[in-house]
Amino acid sequence: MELSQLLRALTDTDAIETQEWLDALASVVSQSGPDRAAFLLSQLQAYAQTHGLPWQPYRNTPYVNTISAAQEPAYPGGAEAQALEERIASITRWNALAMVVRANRYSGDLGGHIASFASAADLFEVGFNHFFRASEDGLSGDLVFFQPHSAPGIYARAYLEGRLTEENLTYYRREISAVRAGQQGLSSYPHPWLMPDFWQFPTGSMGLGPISAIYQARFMRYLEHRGLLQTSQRRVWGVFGDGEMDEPESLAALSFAAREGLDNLVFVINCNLQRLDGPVRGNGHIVDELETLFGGAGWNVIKLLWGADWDPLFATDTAGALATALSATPDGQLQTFAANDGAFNREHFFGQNPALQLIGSRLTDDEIDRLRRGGHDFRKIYAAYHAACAHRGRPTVILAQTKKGFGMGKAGQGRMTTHQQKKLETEDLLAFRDRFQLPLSDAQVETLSFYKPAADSQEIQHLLSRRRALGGFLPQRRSAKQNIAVPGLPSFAEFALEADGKEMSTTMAMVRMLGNVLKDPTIGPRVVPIVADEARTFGMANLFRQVGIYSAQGQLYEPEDIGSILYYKEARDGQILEEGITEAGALASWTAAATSYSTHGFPMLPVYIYYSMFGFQRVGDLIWAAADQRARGFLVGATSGRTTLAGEGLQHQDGSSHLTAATIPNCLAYDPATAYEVAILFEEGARRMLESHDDVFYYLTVTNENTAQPSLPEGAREGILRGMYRFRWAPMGQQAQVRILAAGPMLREALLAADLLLEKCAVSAEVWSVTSFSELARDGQRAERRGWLHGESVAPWVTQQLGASGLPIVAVSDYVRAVPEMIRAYVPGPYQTLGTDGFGRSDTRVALRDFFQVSAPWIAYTATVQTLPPKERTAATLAAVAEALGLDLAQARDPLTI
Ligand SMILES: Cc1ncc(C[n+]2csc(CCOP(=O)(O)OP(=O)(O)O)c2C)c(N)n1
Repeated sequence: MELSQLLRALTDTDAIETQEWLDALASVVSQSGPDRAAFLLSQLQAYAQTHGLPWQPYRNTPYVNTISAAQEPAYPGGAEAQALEERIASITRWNALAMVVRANRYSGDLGGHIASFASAADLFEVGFNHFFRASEDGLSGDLVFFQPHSAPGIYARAYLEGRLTEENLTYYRREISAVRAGQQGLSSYPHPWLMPDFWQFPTGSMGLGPISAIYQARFMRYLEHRGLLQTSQRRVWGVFGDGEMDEPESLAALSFAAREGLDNLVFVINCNLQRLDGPVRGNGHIVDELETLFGGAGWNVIKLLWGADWDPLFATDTAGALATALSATPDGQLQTFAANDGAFNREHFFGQNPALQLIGSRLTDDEIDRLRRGGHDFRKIYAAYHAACAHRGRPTVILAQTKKGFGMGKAGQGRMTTHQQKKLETEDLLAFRDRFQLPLSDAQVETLSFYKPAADSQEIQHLLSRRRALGGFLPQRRSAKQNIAVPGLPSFAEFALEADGKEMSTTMAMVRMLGNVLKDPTIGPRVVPIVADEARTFGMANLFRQVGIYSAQGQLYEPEDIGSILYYKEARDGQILEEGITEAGALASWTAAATSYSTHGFPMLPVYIYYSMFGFQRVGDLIWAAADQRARGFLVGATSGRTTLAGEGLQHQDGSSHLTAATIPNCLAYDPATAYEVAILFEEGARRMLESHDDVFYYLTVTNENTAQPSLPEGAREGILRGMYRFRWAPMGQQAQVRILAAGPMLREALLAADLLLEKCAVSAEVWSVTSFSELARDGQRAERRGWLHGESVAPWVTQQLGASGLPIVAVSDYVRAVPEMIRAYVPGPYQTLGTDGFGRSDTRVALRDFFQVSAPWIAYTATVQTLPPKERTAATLAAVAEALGLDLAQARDPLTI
């Protein structure tokens, strides 16, 4: 029973008076209309609140449809078109099922999902026929986020549309074998990396689709408000699972979407009440929970729970027995009802009380069996989508109740195990054919033949004409080759190229370059600076005023610091995306901008600057999805390095992001040491992404350590880009005895170490700046493979640079040792790595570097030891070396000790 009714039954001390109030309200509705009734109710609520009545409105409405039958618009094309579209959905269901079962017959390891699309098919079909707008160029249609494991259904529809062939379907989940057979296979889930002409958004990792969809919708507004692109006619649709709503990312940005007034956004949540293991909320109602969450966050909520065949039942049920019983039936029970036949439902649902028995008695068992849930009723789905599109000022969520495995009969519908069902017995397949009236012979069913009506059939003609009317096919991904000229280095980085010893941190250099690039008339407007409430930390406050902070509402208040030249300026055409404390949101925003070249045919250059620890570690999966999506942009991990960011301790000091970055094939990760290295990397990155249209993105770590910046040495450019170059030769007239490779902030320590080596240990050292261990390692692996596979002998860049001298080498990074270890195989000589493994500590930079044994004296110590023949490395000699360098070996801790 719904709570309010329950309370009424328990506490109604004057039923006659209650009825009078209800009658009065009913009369206002009929005489003056619903708006007047709503006004009176809000007046009552205000009165109650201002007079201290201990009452709060319930967030949940009864478990019935939000849109009444009387409010439904006519179905376009009438009953005939509706019937035709239902047939198309049936055919798509079959082909999707056949694709999965075939893959599984080919190999038991393969398969896919049947039950999810079976429940979502109608929701998609109505969208495809009437709402999902596309465009001829593929660049200005709606953006649709497809539930990942419904992919077979989307392929099946593309097959009917003539966009995919029977061979494609046959090679579903066999992408590698397909290529060998001269075919194109189909990826398990939506992956733009694998099917770059088809899928736009990778949604396979639950929760990332919803948050990405929200930020895509906001980014469309941003483009419009900045006067860059007309997007107001376009929508973002997201079809997601009810189980998926468990993910924190799914819900994380709901209030943001409402706050931004994103009425260009529609979520369709397929509430089939089941997830993988079992019910989503067996003992409650997921619909109620989501209604509260979305409604509370400010969304327009449409409940689409029951099909048209329930309308007459509700209409005759004046006492509300049906709505009461449905509200009181937990989802786990609704699932059991879905899994059982009409007779069972008559006994266990309608049999609950005499009022329900009476309603049930007007239906045959077969009719009870066929009572539809809202998400399987085309007309009601149409009404919900239509209302969502008409709604202004807020995003809409449609909570569509369906049956998981709809139509799979005993083999799957509503079954606990249905999510992973991918084998079906012949008997079940035949039942499926009969259920959906597919014109297939028994033999065709047994062999899982795909079914496609003739090109001139009504079905194909209809679906093609509908897609034509809506602008073309969908999903489809395009990639416009619009060139955005990147300005020459000196125009934005003169100060870095000719630094001449000026003190500055690489973060400052990066921000200054960004400020300059923003002024460039061509590239400037395309740059999207993104921060997650850390702009001041990185010295970016001057950009607030320079380009403004984007706000759809402009600035409705006078900022406290209005008198300052750097005041906090919010503007409708502001350029900075200040996302607040949400790295997930900022990353989703970055991805929207980084894929604008494809989703909108309008290249942008996002630069998201954040605490490096809160990137790959915190939102690594979003970055992986962005990589899949072929994102182009800069991620800038600021205040990076486990010992360089001082005082912040274990959760802030990053020693690992470069390790993760190295695992993403299209992410080029650099740990630059100097301002000019940052400049060269930025320019090269911008060129590759904006001029060469390479599907890569850059990860640059920058630090907050102020150091004297050298000017760009001649001939260093190639080494900077490839990963290493010689920064300092051995002292005049001396042969190097050891080489030190240092990355990022460790370059300065290495240079100091080289001085110490000479002074205290009489060892001459050469120092190399390593801008990217991961790029060096990739280069090494490529060279190795060319050797194995083609007998080519190509020396990796590391080997080429270090030559065959066999000198000992010490490599040092402010990241874990696994980072410099990446290149061990290509280093020609004894190789000792130093890094910052273990948990961080809060202390000064000097103390931290000593603790992790990466300070100049420790580098010098390690280098000296490397120069000693192994048999001379006795405890006494080591102690003597340490003493010469002012180190106490007895005090040295192993940071890995736990
Ligand atoms: C982050 C993540 N965790 C787990 C999974 C595995 N997984 C795929 S589908 C699924 C259940 C989805 O349930 P629901 O969202 O209700 O969709 P339905 O299939 O019922 O429509 C799970 C757990 C995943 N894909 N991503």
